[in-house]
Amino acid sequence: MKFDLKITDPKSKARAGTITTDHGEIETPIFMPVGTVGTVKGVHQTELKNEVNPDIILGNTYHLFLRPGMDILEKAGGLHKFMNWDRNILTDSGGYQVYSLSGRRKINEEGVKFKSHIDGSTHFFTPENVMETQRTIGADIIMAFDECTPYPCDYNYAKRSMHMTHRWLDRCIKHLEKLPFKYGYEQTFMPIVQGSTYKDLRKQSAEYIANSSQQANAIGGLSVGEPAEELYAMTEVVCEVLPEDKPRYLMGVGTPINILENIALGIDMFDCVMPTRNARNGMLFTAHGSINIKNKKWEDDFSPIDEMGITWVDTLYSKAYLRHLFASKEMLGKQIASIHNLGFYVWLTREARKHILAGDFREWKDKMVKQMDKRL
Ligand code: PRF
Repeated sequence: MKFDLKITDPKSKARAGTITTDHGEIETPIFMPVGTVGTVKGVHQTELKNEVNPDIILGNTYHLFLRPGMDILEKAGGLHKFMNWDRNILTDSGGYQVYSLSGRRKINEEGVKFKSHIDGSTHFFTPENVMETQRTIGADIIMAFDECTPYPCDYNYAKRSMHMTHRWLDRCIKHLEKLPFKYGYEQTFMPIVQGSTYKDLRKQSAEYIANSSQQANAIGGLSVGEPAEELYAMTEVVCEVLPEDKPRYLMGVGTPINILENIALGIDMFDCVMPTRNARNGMLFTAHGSINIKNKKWEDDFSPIDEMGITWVDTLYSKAYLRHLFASKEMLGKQIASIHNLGFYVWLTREARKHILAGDFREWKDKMVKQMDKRL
């Protein structure tokens, strides 16, 4: 993997760059649609490619390990071939998904024992076997196995957990040295900063992660219920420590406003289920605020879903029609809303890049934050 940092905004810490992998270029800042089980929910690969047009999507080790399982993915020749996606893929390690199972998992120094959400069967993830699993899935970017601490989290737990995540990182790196790439292209490994909402721990963790000298770095443990100010404060502390010449990925963040504010603090990569999950509940993101399409006020509004027309669904369908689809519980409604929201998120990060390159990111960001902070 190669990262060319093209420009840093003089009035903020925003950056524009290009990551190059064996599956093509990723222009940063970037939003990566989430495709947990090898599908971005409700969106065909052709629509995803032609309309949403992301350079990279996400998959989840936890889900893919349980179903279809590693035998099938290995036989398929990896996830790219299995799902027919020839651009970049990143897989999360399972550190967060296992954390979300709260009642159904046990963490110790060796790893995490958990019960499958599908059939209740028991499994054990370790830093070592999660690296093997990610080799078999075959994403271009693979993540360290970490513990995502909850919010709030007491200081001593956060500190102990952070040190364990660091020891797990060392085990991931050591084990990866023994594991060749499986499908003829490279995989880039990303370590993850933890440390809850404590500045000293975040700084310490960022130093540890930076010293591991990997090609890119990630920040985890945020967007777990903390106020936005704490999220921004942690990003700021960590970005001061992480090297400038490597991509920075803020995991699981966030609202359109969170994304712009974190770009301003020096983040290059984002992912979040919000655009697709909220779409399935009838919530649309636009440059002028969010819309609950199920609201009665849209019943006879025949204006386009979004005048901006970022994706073709935006002008092909009216708000009244989309509201009708949701009222009738038709699956097309969820599909249309998912394409719209993903198109909007990817547009937002591309626009941010344009404004960073043009030198007016700060003014544009402030205007957009004000504009988007509304319910229509
Ligand atoms: N760790 C991992 N994946 C994640 C997170 C984390 O802390 C988060 C935090 N919001 C999202 N996804 N491995």
